[in-house]
Amino acid sequence: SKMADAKEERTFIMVKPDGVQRGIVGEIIKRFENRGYKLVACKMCRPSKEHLEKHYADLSKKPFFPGLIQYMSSGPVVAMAWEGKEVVKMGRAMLGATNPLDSNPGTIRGDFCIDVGRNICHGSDAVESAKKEIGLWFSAEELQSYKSCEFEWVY
Ligand code: 3AN
Repeated sequence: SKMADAKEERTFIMVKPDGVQRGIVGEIIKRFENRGYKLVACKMCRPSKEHLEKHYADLSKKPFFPGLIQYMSSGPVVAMAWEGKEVVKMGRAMLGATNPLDSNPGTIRGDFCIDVGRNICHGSDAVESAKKEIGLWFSAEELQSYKSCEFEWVY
């Protein structure tokens, strides 16, 4: 059904090295849980430059690309998949704008950071990229499927 499809939408959210170093992991998870989204995969890892070059392949021509790969491989990240209705679009809204200075207070970036090169979190920008990113970061066995509530309107 349409409702079931919408509930199964997934996005890839990652706490970047600066978010981990600053201890904002729990805060980010809390916001997604509070909103009603369901955590279906979660792991801490130290991504290789090769892996990050795949993740950011679309940005490979940008002048900031080498610095971005350096920063993203400078420490562990927390990779997650979240599930629920319009979670891709809503995840982006909860993260805020790419440049934290354009992010409204109340968003994660708008509340916790200032620099575009240290913007603490990543979120997929479209349903298609979310599928690609979840496939890049997680194996099928790492993705959980579970019922958290018997009510259809709660995930
Ligand atoms: P978003 O992460 O909001 O989807 P993208 O995909 O355009 O934004 O950029 C990916 C990452 O590249 C950003 N999160 C940020 O860390 C970095 N980045 C983007 N634009 C710049 C920039 N002008 N200078 C430095 N780093 C940037």
